[in-house]
Amino acid sequence: MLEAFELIKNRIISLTDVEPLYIEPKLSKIYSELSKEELFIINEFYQAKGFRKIHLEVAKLGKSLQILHCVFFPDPCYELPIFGADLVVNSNNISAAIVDLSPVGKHLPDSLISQMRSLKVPKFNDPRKLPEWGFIFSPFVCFIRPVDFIEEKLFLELIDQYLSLLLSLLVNVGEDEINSLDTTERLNYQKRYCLNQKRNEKTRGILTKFFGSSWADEYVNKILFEC
Ligand code: BLA
Repeated sequence: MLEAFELIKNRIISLTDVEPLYIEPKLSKIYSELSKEELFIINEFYQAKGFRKIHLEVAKLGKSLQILHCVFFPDPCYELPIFGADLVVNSNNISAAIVDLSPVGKHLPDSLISQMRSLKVPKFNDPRKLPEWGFIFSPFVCFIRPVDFIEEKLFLELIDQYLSLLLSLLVNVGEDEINSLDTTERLNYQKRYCLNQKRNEKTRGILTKFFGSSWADEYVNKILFEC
């Protein structure tokens, strides 16, 4: 978990013109005490060239659950996919590991598809089935339960490969006008991504269990998948 955090953080701080985005202190570090269980969420937000919002979050919810959540929301003026990763650790085992570069159009751009095809994606032993709202992800989404330490390492390397590819796109990407059709379409796909992510009942369920349903709703809408 810490390793994944460091890896992503290093990629973030390597970005051009990166700066932290302001976030209310009450939402950046969240602690709560519920029947003396350990409970905290730490949020970091950044902006950089090509990205309107980068969100990196680590959470410990109770004795056994740890979560790493990260989304790079592109600036819609640029033709860049949405990077998303989620690691859910339950009693020291990763139960869900997902990473993707998700399209902000009907498909990923052809050039990106060929680059993704040439990545070295390991064959994981326990692939998981995407939920119904998972159509927002690309054909290259990797959703697995790592079966051992080796697969955990391989998954972290995959996260890094996806990030490395994403950042390499920045070198040649052009910038469209804010009111161009392409920009508007990409923003609409980001909205669609967020709307469908909000259908993840597992995220909402866990947050509700620890913080109550109105807090969970506000958190999902304003922090996780605001658009
Ligand atoms: C699944 N997400 C889950 C699960 C939990 C959370 C408890 C179930 C784990 C399992 O089935 O083994 C909880 N995830 C959280 C919480 C936060 C979080 C509380 O990020 C934040 C506070 N989810 C994302 C992103 C992606 C994502 C960015 O936030 C993908 C890029 C995917 N999480 C995702 C998917 C599932 C999941 C696809 C499986 C859902 C299912 O099987 O129904």
